[in-house]
Amino acid sequence: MRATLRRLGDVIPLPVSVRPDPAANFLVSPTVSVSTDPAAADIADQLAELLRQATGHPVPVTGTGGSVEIVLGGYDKSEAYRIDIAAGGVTLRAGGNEGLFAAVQTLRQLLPVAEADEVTLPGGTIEDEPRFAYRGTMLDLARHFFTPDEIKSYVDLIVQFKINHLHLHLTDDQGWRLEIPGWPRLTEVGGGAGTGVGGVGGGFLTAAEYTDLVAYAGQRFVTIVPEIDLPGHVNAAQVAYPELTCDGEPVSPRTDAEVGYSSLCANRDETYAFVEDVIRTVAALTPGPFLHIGGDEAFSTPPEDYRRFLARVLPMPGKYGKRTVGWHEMAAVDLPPGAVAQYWRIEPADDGVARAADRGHQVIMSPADRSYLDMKYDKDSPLGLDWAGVVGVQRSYDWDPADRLPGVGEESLLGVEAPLWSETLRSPADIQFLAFPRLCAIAEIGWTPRAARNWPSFRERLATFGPRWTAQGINFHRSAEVDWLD
Ligand code: IFG
Repeated sequence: MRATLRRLGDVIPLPVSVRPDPAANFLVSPTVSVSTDPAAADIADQLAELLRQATGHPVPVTGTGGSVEIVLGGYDKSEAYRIDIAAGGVTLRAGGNEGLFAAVQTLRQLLPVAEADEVTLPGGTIEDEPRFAYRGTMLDLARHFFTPDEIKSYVDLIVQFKINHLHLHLTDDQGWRLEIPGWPRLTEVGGGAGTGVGGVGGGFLTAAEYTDLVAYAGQRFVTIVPEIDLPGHVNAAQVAYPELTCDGEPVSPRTDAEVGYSSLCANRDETYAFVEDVIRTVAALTPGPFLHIGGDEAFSTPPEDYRRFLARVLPMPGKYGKRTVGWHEMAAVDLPPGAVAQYWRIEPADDGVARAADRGHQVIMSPADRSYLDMKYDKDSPLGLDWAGVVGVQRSYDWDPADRLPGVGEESLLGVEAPLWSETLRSPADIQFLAFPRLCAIAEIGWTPRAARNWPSFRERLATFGPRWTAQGINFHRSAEVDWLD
């Protein structure tokens, strides 16, 4: 079956510059080969494998003279790249492997996802680089645990759209999902069977599994951002260790979806010994620069205690070589150098975040009414919540993070992130349903120049991914807002 020729611009996120040259299409012949600078051998292998899957040809990787050439050099921005497609051959250029990886994600979107006869790449030149350095998604493992393989499968999907940070929500009221040496009951009890919403979705990551997951993501240029949610959202820890409550009385496990009822005790030293043990452990296991300490919905922490707790805890990630990240409520207090506030609410303004930005802190923009993937698409969605309203595909696309909060402009933005909370998730298929296609919208907001973005263009390009996702077995939502191709 002859593959339909993709248009050079049918790429998500939309590249900075797309210059088609229809006279320069490249027919992927049976003798196609990939040549590479030895320092980019891994990227060359990945590209050769994608070409084999698309064509069935052997696609050897050689040192020089391939019809597909991978060239290192000429670019200083880490994710910038250039692709030249001509009748005589294809060239991918970038300053390093991260940029080449981005180029491969673009090129794979121009190839068929299933083996086809007579595969042709559309002629022309693409030059590209991202708007924001931080383009993330979050997976809530606490409300419903997902296995390392299931998380890796999500990584494999998000990289196709140049998402480069995966925030893992590791702890909450229902469950504790990362083993902490010295505090075994956190996972023995907090990670046991049935410790998820609805009494299902238990489990946890061993330190070895977390280390392996971080490495897997890193090989794909995805930085893992671990979150230990404090001082609220701690019921699972307190079930495991009653000494973490203020009165030392045991608390009951919770598998409902309420929030805001638990709090660590800000005026007990045991609290800070526990928190520091956890932060030290997580920092040692995490090569990435960020450690997220939560800070959200501390409704059961008296304001004065919340401030006292943050004053002692916010500097802890820095003590272990990490930049503190936290939900934006933490901006009620002065933040340590390098701390990043993640805005998640739906209000038109936030004084704390504006003050933090004014003091030079960066912000990750995750407004729930635009970027929360666990919001229903519409009132009929079988999965998801609607406390921030329903969020259709166009609503997830038609906004800009630089306009979202007064006092938080382009220069204060580290980037964007699409959190996926798991209260209503039960399987990887559920992740895919809520994440696709709206994660693609957030990915384009994070990557594509603002002036180049528009909904008609995005929805037209998105429509071409329907057949690809169907062929890949991705359980995406066939939103009526998009004229999906068959
Ligand atoms: N808010 C809570 C989450 C989760 C979410 C579901 C944040 C930062 C509602 N906190 O979002 O724990 O329950 O949409």
